[in-house]
Amino acid sequence: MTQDPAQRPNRPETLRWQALDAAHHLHPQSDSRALAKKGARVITHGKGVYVWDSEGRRLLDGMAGLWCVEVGYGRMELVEAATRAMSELPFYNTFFQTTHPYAAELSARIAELTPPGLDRVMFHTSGSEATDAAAKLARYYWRLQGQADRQVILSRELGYHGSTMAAASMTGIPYMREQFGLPLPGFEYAPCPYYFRDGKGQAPEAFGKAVAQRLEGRILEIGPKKIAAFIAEPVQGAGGLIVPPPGYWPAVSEILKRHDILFIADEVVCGFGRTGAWFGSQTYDLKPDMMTLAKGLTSGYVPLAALVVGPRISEALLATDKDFAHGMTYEGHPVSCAVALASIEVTEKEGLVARVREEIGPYLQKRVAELGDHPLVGETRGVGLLAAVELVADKKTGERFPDEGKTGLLCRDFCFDNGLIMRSIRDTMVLSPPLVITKSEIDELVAQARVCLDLTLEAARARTKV
Ligand code: PXG
Repeated sequence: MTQDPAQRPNRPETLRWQALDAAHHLHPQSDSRALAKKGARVITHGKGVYVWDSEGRRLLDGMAGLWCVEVGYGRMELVEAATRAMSELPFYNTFFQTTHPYAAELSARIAELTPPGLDRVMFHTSGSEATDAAAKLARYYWRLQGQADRQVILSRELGYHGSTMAAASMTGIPYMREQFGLPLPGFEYAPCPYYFRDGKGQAPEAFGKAVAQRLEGRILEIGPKKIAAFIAEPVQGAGGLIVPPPGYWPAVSEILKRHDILFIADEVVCGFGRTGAWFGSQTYDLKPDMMTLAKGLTSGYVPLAALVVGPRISEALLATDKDFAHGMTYEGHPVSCAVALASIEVTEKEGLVARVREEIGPYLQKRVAELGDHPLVGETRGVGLLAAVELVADKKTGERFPDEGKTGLLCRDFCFDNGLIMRSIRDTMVLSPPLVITKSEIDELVAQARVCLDLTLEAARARTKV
């Protein structure tokens, strides 16, 4: 793995892996039949902000794996932590009044990093399990308060909270629910503050407040005393990188408080430095009752998620002598906890969070904003090391292409072909690179992105005959 991968194109192995994959692997969120015909891209290894495919091609990973490889690929500190834990205690459970040093140390470490009061941690293996557990805990909390009618989990259009039955029910993307007869009963939605799509002609702050008022409208329609919790990402990620306009979060916070609705901040993407603070809740001055963490918690090296709860919830749990009837085998897995501790240590030692806030985040935003002059670009936006570029058919009016999503896919494929990984969400191109990215790597990323925008424009013109 340490030799120069460019020297190792491996056509026969690529074909073999593609054939095995085509025959046996069902991919997430993919048309596996179409993918099998085409042959999956085989990623074999990574270093820093780059990954390599089995043909020896280097790709600048502008998505940090899937919004998660914060400390970059190939960090031996994390590998060594995993190796140590794996040899000392490859597994032990945390049920039946048992713990182990890794879970104990990590829960204390998380409690130190999260905002005051968010001091107790429940572990899971994926973000979906953490949001699912948050919904269960919200319902249980209200039962303990004698308000069992508070069952509804309110989330937002284009919010992404995962893929389990409950997490998909919270997810405000209809495509994620339609195949399964979801949402489950008791899941409701409110509008999201998508300024580029809905805010034309309004000042951003007025728009932010207006969307918050529409949230209150939904609360009143459903009945505040029926709502257990509101779940939201500080910045919406997989729904299209929707950055909240000023005025939105202060107004929402006030509304939730007035109606006594629990607030779950889904920090699966925003957590661990991405927005320039340890958590998006700190960037936007939110006061959540619960926080869900995953992805950046271990920099994606091993699966781990956490649900962190504030005093309101933990006091209620501690005041009852009943068990919380919830738990999964791999909660607080020792190897995952050891890797999380190592990832947090690297993040601290290298000052990565302050670096995002003060140096590399503003640099990415400045460089991405320069793409705003491209004829295909309707808007650029972002915060910290999250950035988005909206592709439009008409730059002046912001009108989209009629076959939404096609131009984004074209652009994504040009990016792959030109050595850059950028995620397309409909026709929004999204970036979420590792926190360790350097200025010169950002320069390279933006230069490649511009080339790919040119290629996309040409192809889009040919396709739509503009
Ligand atoms: N909450 C948020 C905010 C997420 O982004 C989850 C929960 C669920 O986490 P798990 O670990 O169960 O996947 C996520 C996950 C994409 C993409 O296409 C995004 C996610 C997952 C898969 C694909 O951008 N986010």
